[in-house]
Amino acid sequence: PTPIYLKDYAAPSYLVETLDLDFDLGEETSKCRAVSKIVPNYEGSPPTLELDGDASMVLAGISIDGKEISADKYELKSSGELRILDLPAGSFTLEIVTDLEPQNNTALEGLYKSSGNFCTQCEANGFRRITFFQDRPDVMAKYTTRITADKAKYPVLLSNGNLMDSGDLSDGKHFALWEDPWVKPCYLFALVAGDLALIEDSFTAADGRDIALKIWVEEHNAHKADFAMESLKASMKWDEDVYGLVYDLDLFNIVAVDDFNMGAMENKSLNVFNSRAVLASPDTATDAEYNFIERVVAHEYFHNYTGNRVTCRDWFQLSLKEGLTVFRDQQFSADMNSEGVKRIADVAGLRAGQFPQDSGPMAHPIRPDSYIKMDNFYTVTVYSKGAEVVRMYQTLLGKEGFRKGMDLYFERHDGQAVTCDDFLNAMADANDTDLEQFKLWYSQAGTPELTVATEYNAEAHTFTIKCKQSVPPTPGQPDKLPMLLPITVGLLGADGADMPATLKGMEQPGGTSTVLRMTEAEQEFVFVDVPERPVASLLRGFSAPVKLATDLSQEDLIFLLANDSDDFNRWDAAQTLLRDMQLRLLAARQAEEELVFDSNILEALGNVVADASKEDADLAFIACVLTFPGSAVLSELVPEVDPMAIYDVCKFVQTHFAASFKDELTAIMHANTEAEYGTEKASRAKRSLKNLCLSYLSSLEEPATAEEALARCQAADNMTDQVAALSALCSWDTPLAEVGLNEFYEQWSKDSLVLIKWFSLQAGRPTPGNLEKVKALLDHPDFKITNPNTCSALIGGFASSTPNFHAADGSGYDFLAEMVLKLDAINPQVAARLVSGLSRWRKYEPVRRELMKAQLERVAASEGLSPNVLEIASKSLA
Ligand code: B3K
Ligand code: ZN
Repeated sequence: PTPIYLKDYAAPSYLVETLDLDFDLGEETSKCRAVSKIVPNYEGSPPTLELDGDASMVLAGISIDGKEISADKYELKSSGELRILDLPAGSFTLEIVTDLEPQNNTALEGLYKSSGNFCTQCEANGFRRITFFQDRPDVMAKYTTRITADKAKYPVLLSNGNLMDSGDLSDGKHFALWEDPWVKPCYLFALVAGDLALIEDSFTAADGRDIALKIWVEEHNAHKADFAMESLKASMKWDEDVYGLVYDLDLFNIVAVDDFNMGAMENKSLNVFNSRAVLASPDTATDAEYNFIERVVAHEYFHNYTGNRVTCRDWFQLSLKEGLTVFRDQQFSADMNSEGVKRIADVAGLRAGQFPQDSGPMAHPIRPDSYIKMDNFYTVTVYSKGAEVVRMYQTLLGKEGFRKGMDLYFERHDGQAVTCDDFLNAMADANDTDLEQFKLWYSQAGTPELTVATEYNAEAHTFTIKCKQSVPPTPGQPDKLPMLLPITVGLLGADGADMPATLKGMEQPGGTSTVLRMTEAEQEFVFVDVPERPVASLLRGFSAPVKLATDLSQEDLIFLLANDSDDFNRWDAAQTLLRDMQLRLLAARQAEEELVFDSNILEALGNVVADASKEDADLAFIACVLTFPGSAVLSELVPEVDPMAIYDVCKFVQTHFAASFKDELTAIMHANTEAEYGTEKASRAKRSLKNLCLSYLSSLEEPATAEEALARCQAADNMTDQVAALSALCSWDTPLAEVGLNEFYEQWSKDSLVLIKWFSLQAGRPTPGNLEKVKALLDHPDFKITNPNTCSALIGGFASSTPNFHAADGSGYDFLAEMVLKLDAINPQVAARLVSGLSRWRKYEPVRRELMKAQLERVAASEGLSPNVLEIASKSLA
C-alpha cells in the first residue's frame, strides 16, 4: 500500500451540490441508489472523475444525466476505485447503483448489522463502502436519504436531518424520507434501521426553540438511557453558556449499538454510539463509566460545531476537530465535576498513553505528514496531545482571548472544510498577536523536555528561573526547533501561601500565577520584589505537555504537596517524589540491594492519609494523590525496560505503603462505606477512596481481606463497589477469586455490557498460568470475536497485564500475534489496535526485545494482511 502525503493535497476537480440516497434494505442484498448533482471545480476541459470505492461492493448501474453509460466510459479498478471518463462540460447528474451485503460486513465500516439492526459508520473512509463517491471531507453536499425496509423487522428508520415523509408500502415494507438542510462531508452521513425502543425528552434552546431529544436502544436496555439523556441536555446548555453555540436542528438522535469500533460517532443529528458509551444504571455501570458516558455524549454533541459546521479540509487536519473537541469535553467535565481531579486524570492518561507513543516508532505530529490507513491515526497524539495544544492557546491568550478566537473561527469558517492553520490564524487575528512559532506544535512530533533551575538573590530580592528545552528526535524528524511553551509559575512563601509573581518589566504587580512565554532553547525569567526565598510551583495545571525536570529538592516537593494552591501541582509533587523513588528502587533491585521505602516520602504520604479523616477533606483528590505512578509511566523514564523489575518495584511500593498504614487504610475504608448508594459527588468521592484502600489492603494478600472483598462483592448495591471488590480479589492468587468470578457471572450472565468487565478482570490477572485461562475464555459462549468490546476486554486486557503478557518464554507475545492474525480477517481496525501492543519492542531488555520482534515479523510476513495491520507492524519494525 502507498502512503498518502499532506504535501500532495489538491482541491477536488469536481464538487457535489446535492446527494440523494435511496436505500432498499434486504436480508441478502441491500441496494443503494445515489444521485448526485456534480459541478465543475476545474479550469479547461473536463478531467476524469475519480471516485473512491471498495471491493466489498458491486456496481449495479451507472448513468449520467439519466442515460446509462457504456462500459468503455468508465474503469473499475481492483482497488475499488471507479474512474469516469469523457464527462460533459459543466454540471451533470450522476446516478450510481450499488449492491451491498451489510450482514456480512464484520469490519464495521460502511453499512453493517449489529444485533440484527442496520447501522453505518463512515468516518474516516467508510462511505466508499456504500457507494462510489469522492470520499474526502472537503466535498460537502446537501443530502436526502430515503430508506425502504421491512416494517416488522425494522420499524425505526433514521437518517440525518428532518423527517420529511414516511409511510407504508406493499409487501410489509415501509419507507422514510430524511432531508438534512446543512451541507456536510460524507463521513457524517448515517443511517439506522431497526427494532429500537425510544427514550424521549426535549431541550429548550437559547433561542426558544424546543428540540426533540431521542435516544434509541434495544428494548431490554430502555431503563439504561436516562443518564445519557441528562448528559446530553447538560452539554447543550453548557455549549450555549460557554461558547454561545445553539443547536441548529429541531431533532437530535442518539442510537446505541453493541458492535462498534470506537466510542461513538458524531454524524449530523444522528449520533451512533457504542452501547457502552450510552447505557448505564447504578447496578451495572461504575462511576468511571458514568464519567465516560457524560464525556462521550458531550464530545459528540460538541462536534456539531467543532467538526460538523466547521470540518476538516483533509484527514491530516483531524486534530482540528478532535483536539479541539476533546479540549471542550475536558472543560465540560471539569465544570460538571471537579476541575483539579479532572486535570489530574487527563494528565495521568497523557503520560501513561501519549508520552510512550510520542517516544516510540509510531510517533507523529498532531497533524501527521502521511498515512497509509487513516484509521490508524485516531491516536492519543491527535486527540489528547491535540487537546493540550488547544489548551495552550487558552493559557497564552486567556479565557476571553480564547473565546474571541473561537468566535472569529466560526465567523470565518462556518460551512467550510478548513485546516489547523486556519484555526491558528483565527486565534492570532482575534487577539492581534503573532503565533507563528506556535505552528511547530502541529508539525513537530516528540514530547519536549524542559529543564528548570532556579536562583534566589537575597539582596536584590529577585528570583531567576532558568529554562532549557529540547525536543527529542522522532522517526523522520532528526532535528527540532524550540517550541513556544507557556509555563505557568507560582511562588510559595515559607508560610505556604502564594506570593505575587511579578516578572521584571511587568507594569503591574503579578498575580498568584504568572504565565512565562518561553520561545528560545534557553531562556531566563526574573521575578522581582520577592521578599524571601520562594519555592517555585512550576508548570501549574500542566500548562504545556512536556517532560519537566527541576532542581526542586525532596523537601521542596514535600512542601508543595502540603501547600500548593494549585491542585494539579500538589498531586504532581507527590508523583515526582514517588517516581524518583521508584527509579532509585529499580537501580537498587538491579544492584541486588535491599529495597527501602524513603522514610520522608512515607511520612508525607502519611499526612495525606491523615487528611482523609478531616472534616472538609477532598476525598477524590486524596485518592488521586494516593494512586502511585504505574508501569507505563515508569517505562518511559528508563532507557531499557525490564517489565518484571518494574512490576516488582511497583508491587514493593504498594505493599510497603499498605503495610505501613494498614490500620489507617482499613479505618478509611470503613468510614467511607455508605449504607446506601448515592450518585452525588461526595458519595462518588467516598467510593473512589474507599475502593483504593481496599486495593491497597488486598496487595497484602491476607485471607481476611479476601473474605472482606468477597463479602463486599456479594453485598454491593452498585457496580462501582462490586467491580472494585472483585478486582481486589482478582489481584492475587486467592481461591476466593474464582468464587467471586463465578457468582458475578451467575448474577450478570444476561448483561453483555457487564460481562465485558468480567472478561477484562480475568484477562489482567497476574496469577501464574493465566494465559491458559484467557485462551479458554475465547471459547466462552459470551465471548464474541466479532464484537470489538469483548475483544479489547479479553485480548487487549491480557496484553496490558505484566507477568503473563511479558512471560519470559514469549508465550504472551505469541498469543497476541496469533489473535492479531485471526482478527485481521474479521476486523482490521481492531487487529491494528492490538498489534500496537508489540510496537515498543526496542525499548525492552534483550530477551523480550527479540521475542516481541519475532512476533512482529511473523505478523508482517503473513499473507493477505490488511493495510491497517501492515502499517503498524512495518512502522514498528522500521
Ligand atoms: N470522530 C469519531 C471517530 C471516528 C474514528 C474512525 N476510525 C469519534 C469521535 O472522535 O468523536
Ligand atoms: Zn471526536
